[in-house]
Amino acid sequence: MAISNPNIALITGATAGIGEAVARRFAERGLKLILVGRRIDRLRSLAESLQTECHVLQLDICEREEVRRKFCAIPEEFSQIDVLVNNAGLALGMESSAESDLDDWDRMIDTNIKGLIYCARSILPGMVSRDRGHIINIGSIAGSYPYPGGNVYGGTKAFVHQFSLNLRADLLGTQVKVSCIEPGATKTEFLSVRFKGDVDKAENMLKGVNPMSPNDVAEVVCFVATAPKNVNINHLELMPVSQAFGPFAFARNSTG
Ligand code: NDP
Ligand code: 8X3
Repeated sequence: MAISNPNIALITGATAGIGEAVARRFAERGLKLILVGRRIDRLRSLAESLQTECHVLQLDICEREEVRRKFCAIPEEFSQIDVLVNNAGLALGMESSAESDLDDWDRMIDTNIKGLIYCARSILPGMVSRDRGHIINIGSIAGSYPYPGGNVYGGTKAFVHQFSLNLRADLLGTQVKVSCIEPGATKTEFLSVRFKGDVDKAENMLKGVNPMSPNDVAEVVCFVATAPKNVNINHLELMPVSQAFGPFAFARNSTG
């Protein structure tokens, strides 16, 4: 099935991992793309490798005024955005809450929550006035299931889940769709970012595991984006077969 009409998609975090894979899948389907990220060289080389029209936008999504200004300045021929893939995001650190770095917590909130809502808020009015469009937010299994060290990262992704549902409530009566895709372990730069360049730590985390590839997730993004016109996939959770849930934990010999 084709994504309805030759559409325009804006993908945040297109310089790596899931965002880059989504850009490649969308390009194969003939969408025109706005590629967003901070690493401009990567955006340019991605755009050059794709067989579709691209506009590259170097942007830190945490900068509210910059998001507004740069989205307003998108060239006319790219301005009617049909699909926003709100993908840019990160985890920083995996320490227990009492030892976590508050700067890491701030940055996850700034990126995964504030950056995501700045992008949604900038693009929504156009979608509503055209009465068409689809916001696809990338959440995480970490937003539904707790794990030690998941603290604020999981909290930000729980926000993404609930924000997505609340957008649906606000948009009732329009044809604008909202979906939240919630992946589990996917092999990207995510863990090397989380462990601040400690490649061994990142590799160890997935040692012996067969994680999803960014292409696996991109396939699901395409599936969601191509659902029948009258169907909204609210949220969709996916994991590699080699990942599941931990048991409830007990503190032995605890007095509490
Ligand atoms: P990567 O680290 O490979 O990619 C993250 C992307 O986000 C990069 O393109 C990066 O671009 C961009 N980004 C980060 N901060 C900003 C910012 N301030 N402004 C603009 N762009 C930014 O990770 P993934 O592809 O794995 O992550 C994509 C999404 O998927 C994230 O939201 C993540 O939380 C989520 N996710 C990942 C899972 C995994 O196991 N990998 C599982 C579940 C969810 P640049 O640095 O160039 O700005
Ligand atoms: C990333 C998935 O389980 O590493 O969102 O937090 S997890």
